[in-house]
Amino acid sequence: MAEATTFTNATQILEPFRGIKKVTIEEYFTSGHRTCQGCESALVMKLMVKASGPRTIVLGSTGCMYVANTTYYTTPWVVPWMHTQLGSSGAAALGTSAGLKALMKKGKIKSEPINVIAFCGDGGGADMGLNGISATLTHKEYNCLILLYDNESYANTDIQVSGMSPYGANTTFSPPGKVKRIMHTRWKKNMAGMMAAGHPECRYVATVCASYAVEMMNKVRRALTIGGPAFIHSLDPCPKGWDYDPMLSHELGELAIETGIFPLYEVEDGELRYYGKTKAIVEGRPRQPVREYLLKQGRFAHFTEEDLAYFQAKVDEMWNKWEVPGVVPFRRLNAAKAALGSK
Ligand SMILES: Cc1ncc(C[n+]2csc(CCOP(=O)(O)OP(=O)(O)O)c2C)c(N)n1
Ligand code: SF4
Ligand SMILES: [Mg+2]
Repeated sequence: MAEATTFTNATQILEPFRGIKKVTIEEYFTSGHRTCQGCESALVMKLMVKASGPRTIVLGSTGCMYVANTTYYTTPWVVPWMHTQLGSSGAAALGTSAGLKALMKKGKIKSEPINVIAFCGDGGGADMGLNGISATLTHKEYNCLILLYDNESYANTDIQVSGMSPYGANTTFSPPGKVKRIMHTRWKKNMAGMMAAGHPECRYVATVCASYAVEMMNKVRRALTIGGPAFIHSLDPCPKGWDYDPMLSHELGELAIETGIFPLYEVEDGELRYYGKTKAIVEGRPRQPVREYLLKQGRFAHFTEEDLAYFQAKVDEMWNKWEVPGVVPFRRLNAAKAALGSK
């Protein structure tokens, strides 16, 4: 029997890429996938594993990034990859990390830092697998990253509404009708804010968008370096589900940030840092109106002026009324109101 080695549970030190020219040329997610033209989630997979490098195991829950990436006998993954059940990205991340640790401790495999990344869609992560992700983020002794790629619907099964679909979107579960125009009336979950606020021992939570590729890769590298479980939420334009020309994916990602709909930030050891255009907005740069972003997408084609105004008002609220703009929604009551128990 192999002699036990000292397993340090070490993470790799992945320094940030200082600019696009410093990004490594090797690819670990290559050709051989069958995602739609313009699919940002495929780009997210490619950048995610480019950032993590070859010593990485990727686990993926059911959804487009499973099905379209592992069509019978083909796969774009160059690193070891495993499918996991739709709601179980949290368990897959934790279990793999724990398994590696045990094997290293018993001397069955070489003791070395191996990155563990589990990805999930918004349906699999923010709805069905929320409990498992939450549990994983409490286990600080295991190094792993959960990356939620959010295309704002259950896309793989034909664009059903999820807890992350935006207000009013036309999905197969919420088609606008003649009698009722807005069928999906809920505001989207605040996933990264929820993970950051609710998991005091999770050291790293961030939001990303592949329109800002270097920043996105550097957040993945930070998440894998810091130690313990980490969580990243990526907003991914989806030409099929959002119903737009595939050439607009990059632009829609940018507009999501410039309108303030999707803020870019990270929370590291309890400290919040805004990024890029989000930072500029926090510092006073005017936000773009939501109109152009919404009307470029067929899923909002039924929106009237009233719907656009409602959407804008909700985004304004995020920036003007939230306790921490774009991140933490609670509002403190002023002392007089609180004393009266008034709302
Ligand atoms: C437990 C379970 N329920 C339902 C399904 C069917 N199903 C497969 S993929 C999918 C959509 C997943 O949506 P999401 O996680 O957002 O990923 P996307 O398809 O959007 O990439 C569903 C409902 C399943 N595979 N397992
Ligand atoms: S439906 Fe959307 S997420 Fe799925 S492969 Fe197509 S573009 Fe990508
Ligand atoms: Mg989805």
